[in-house]
Amino acid sequence: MPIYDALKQSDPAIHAAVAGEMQRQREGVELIPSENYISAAVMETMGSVFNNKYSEGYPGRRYYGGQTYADQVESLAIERATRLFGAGHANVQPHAGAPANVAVYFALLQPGDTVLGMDLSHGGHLTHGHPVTYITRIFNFVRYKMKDATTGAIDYDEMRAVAKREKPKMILAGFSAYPRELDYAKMKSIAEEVGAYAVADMAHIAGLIAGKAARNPFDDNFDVMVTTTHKSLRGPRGGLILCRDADLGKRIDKSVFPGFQGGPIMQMVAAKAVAFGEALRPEFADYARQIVINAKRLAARFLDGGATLITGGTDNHLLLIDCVQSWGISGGEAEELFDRIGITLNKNVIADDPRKPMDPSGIRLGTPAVTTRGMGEVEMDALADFMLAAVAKRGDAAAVEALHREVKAFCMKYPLPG
Ligand code: DSN
Repeated sequence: MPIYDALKQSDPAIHAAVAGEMQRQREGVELIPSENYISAAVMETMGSVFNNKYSEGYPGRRYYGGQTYADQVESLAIERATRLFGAGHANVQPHAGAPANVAVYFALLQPGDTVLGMDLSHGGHLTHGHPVTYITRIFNFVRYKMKDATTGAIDYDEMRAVAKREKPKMILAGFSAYPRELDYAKMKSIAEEVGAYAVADMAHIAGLIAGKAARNPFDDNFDVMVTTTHKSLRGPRGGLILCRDADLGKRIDKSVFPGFQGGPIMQMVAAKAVAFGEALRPEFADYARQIVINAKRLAARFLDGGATLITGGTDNHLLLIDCVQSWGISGGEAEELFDRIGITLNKNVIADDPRKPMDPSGIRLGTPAVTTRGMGEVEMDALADFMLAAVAKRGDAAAVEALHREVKAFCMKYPLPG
């Protein structure tokens, strides 16, 4: 593990927090499905001298001098990203997923245009048009939902009817809490019927797509894919926009810079290049496949233990448990209980949740981070058993503390990468 000597000398308070976080990550289980552990190479690149460089513009077309090496890393990041996802064009500069989505909206839409996206409580994302986001002041968002939360089935006939009525200019596939595959071919055909762009926000499953453990929306002729780079893709924190068509690519580039962002965060662009290089290696496909195997195994163990899973299981890296139905406790209470035994996950709304987002009915958990740590099916059984035991013994503080010690001992067998 890194030592951070300079930081220790210069700022003991921040050094202590970094050391504490390192210990928390090492001694606990990370089941938040959007989190992961990066490699030492990605970590080193994030802390590199590229932090010191301004590089507004794109390779070969910059507004500042001294770009020899910045151009090299950005060009490599673009080339690797396009190869990884079968894209014609990549923009590797978005600072994060939310600004990447906003840059795509501005590249493809006019103010007042309509976007058809998944409802937040059915698995969609805040940036897909939740009323609390400012982007809803500019574009009009309408929603689709699951027709049946016990299976996760989406009613594509209903989606078509809504699309014909609302005439969206963009149909958004993608989610942050939906455990099933979407039917991209059907969504693309609906988009074509109404003259809309088909855009996939694949932030959660980018690593699965890269490793061919999930369908690639470009195979069904989607126009644009947007993603973060730090979830299942296991790169630095940041965003990425891909498209198939060069003209769209020009519009997206202009929208990212100068339309929406200033200088790229070049150390992160360089680290994205490193992560894309890692994802292009054959072992990354094994990793992606194992993420899904692990999630299915975790789901099966919870189902055996009597838990109610939204959609009844998973096709990807995540599961949603209805804690009220399963155990008679809220998602917030479950998150806190599992925190006490060293297992980190997040409370989450379930479809049309009657409870509030700060203490909803469900929890969301996923397997990208534990799979990076080398855990497989046997370990998934153990994790589910720790959690089910915590639920059963939740009134007994000493038993919960004993479980925490067991979880800690279990974790020490799986070192963090780097
Ligand atoms: N915060 C991310 C997640 O956990 O899914 C999405 O933005």
